[in-house]
Amino acid sequence: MTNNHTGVTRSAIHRDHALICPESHVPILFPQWPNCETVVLISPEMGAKFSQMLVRCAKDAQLQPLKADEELFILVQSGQIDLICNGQKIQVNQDEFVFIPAASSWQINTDAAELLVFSKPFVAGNLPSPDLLHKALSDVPAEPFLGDPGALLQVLLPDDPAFDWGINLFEFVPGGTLPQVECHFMEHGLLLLAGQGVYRLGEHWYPVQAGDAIWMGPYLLQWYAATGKENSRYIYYKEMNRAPAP
Ligand code: UGY
Ligand code: MN
Repeated sequence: MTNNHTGVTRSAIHRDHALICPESHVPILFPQWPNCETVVLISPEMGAKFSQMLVRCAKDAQLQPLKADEELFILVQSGQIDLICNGQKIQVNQDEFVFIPAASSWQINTDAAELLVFSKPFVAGNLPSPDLLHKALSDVPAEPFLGDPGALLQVLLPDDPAFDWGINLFEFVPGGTLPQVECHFMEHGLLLLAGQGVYRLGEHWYPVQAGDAIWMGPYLLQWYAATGKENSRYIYYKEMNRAPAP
């Protein structure tokens, strides 16, 4: 937490969207996650149907399921973790990610790591839950988004209808933009990993930079333009492969 005695922040919380900047982070300790400081960036309390967290793990840190029926996506931003999931042991290094299916029995041990975690209840849609997945970001090809080489998209989870969510990584050159002002029923949770830009959220235009998190609720008008001198990158969650709520 950074000291700031001005009462000023770029963070903004609205009914249908939120911008959460590092100066507003307040860590919490969960009993199930000893030696971990967690910042819950996005959660159902905000109006979202998923959670997005930053977890800073110190020596002898351990993580276990917080809720019974949740699937998780974990990106190791620094350090490394040892995951045991349904009896399978995996070491996950920096810039690698895992998908942990709902209803798994799992535990993570580490002595130093920073994690980005997305979690939510699995929506089956009559399909079985996908299997555990472990990959490096560099394993996933980057493709021009709608043919634009200034906006490269990595689709991190397989193109498989069993997945009820997608986690993607965008990289924009300075001046690159989303090709349209989007409006869709699917929510997003986003973390800016590098660079800076301007995010349109509804009728607000926010200057954003690496470290900022954004929640976009259903039907929020959204658009992004990368500014500055370096490429900007963001990772984001979206609902996939399921019809709107009945
Ligand atoms: O997948 C998406 O909906 C993505 N293009 N939205 C976004 O980056 N705000
Ligand atoms: Mn979108």
